[in-house]
Amino acid sequence: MEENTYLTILRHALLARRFEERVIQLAMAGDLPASLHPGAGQELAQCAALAALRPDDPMFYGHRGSAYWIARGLPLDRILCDIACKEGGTNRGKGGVMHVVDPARGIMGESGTLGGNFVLGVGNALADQMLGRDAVTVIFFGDGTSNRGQFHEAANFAAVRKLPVIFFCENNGWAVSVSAKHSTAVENIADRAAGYAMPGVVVDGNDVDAVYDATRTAAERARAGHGPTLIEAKVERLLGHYIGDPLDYRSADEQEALKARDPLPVFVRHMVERGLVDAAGVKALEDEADALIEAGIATERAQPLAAPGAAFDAVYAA
Ligand SMILES: Cc1ncc(C[n+]2csc(CCOP(=O)(O)OP(=O)(O)O)c2C)c(N)n1
Repeated sequence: MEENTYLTILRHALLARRFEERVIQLAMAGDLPASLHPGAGQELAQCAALAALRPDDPMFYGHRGSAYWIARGLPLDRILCDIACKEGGTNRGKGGVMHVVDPARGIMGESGTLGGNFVLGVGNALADQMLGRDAVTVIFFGDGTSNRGQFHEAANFAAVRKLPVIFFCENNGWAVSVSAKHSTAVENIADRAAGYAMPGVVVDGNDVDAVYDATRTAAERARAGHGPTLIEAKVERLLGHYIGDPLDYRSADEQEALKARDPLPVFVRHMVERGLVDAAGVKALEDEADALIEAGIATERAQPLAAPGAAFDAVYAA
């Protein structure tokens, strides 16, 4: 990976982390709807995967966090307006964070009904294949969502048609308050790839190089017409499922241990040790992030709420 790519990943992951900390603060104070699922702990995997793709490759994002949109350059005020259901949102305040959409940036949306992403993403890849476009569709999802029937239908269809798809699972071991031990028969979600004759790759989601390389390989394979790959990144969900989650299903000791395993400071340390950034450079990135966040909040505050009368405008096309 080029040196610049490490810096890009760090910039995006740091911005996402600080942005979400501020969103949580605002939400807890009652100044913003608490509708975001915090992505803390998973940003590096998300940003490293996206860094290995083209900036406009179609992405069906997962519901956990803001790093997907940030890595694609979506301005923060637009994300905030989507959270706050305001006119300035990408869906004009009509869909909240599950329907952030900006096709020019390859942000194709999510499905509030988890599992919908699989069929939407595979349909998108089918269209690309039929139209002769060399795009690769990436579908992000959690371990819990991989138990939905759509995953299996979509995986089989993508493999049969050799569609240009990357199924990217972020396995954090939880679905809301249910541990994967109680919901999922396989140890590795990637093992399921064997059922659909596609490669299944397990990577440490905190290892930026491993995530980048696996995604790069999968994208090359897909673009060459050889079909889909299932990548599973093992990650940690550092916070609750939602903002305000009492987390009464995880012990205080477990929570503390998780904080100590936060991959972001570890990545920063590795970058400093390798001479890719110094303390002043990290501080500059943090300051830049904070300035962007405050400017985004100011812009969002000035926006009106979505007008109820516009509910049926532009439902099928922007
Ligand atoms: C079909 C459907 N069932 C249930 C929900 C409610 N729900 C939202 S997130 C979530 C947990 C998903 O777990 P996982 O896929 O592992 O992702 P994670 O939240 O851990 O990132 C559930 C059950 C939903 N949105 N859609």
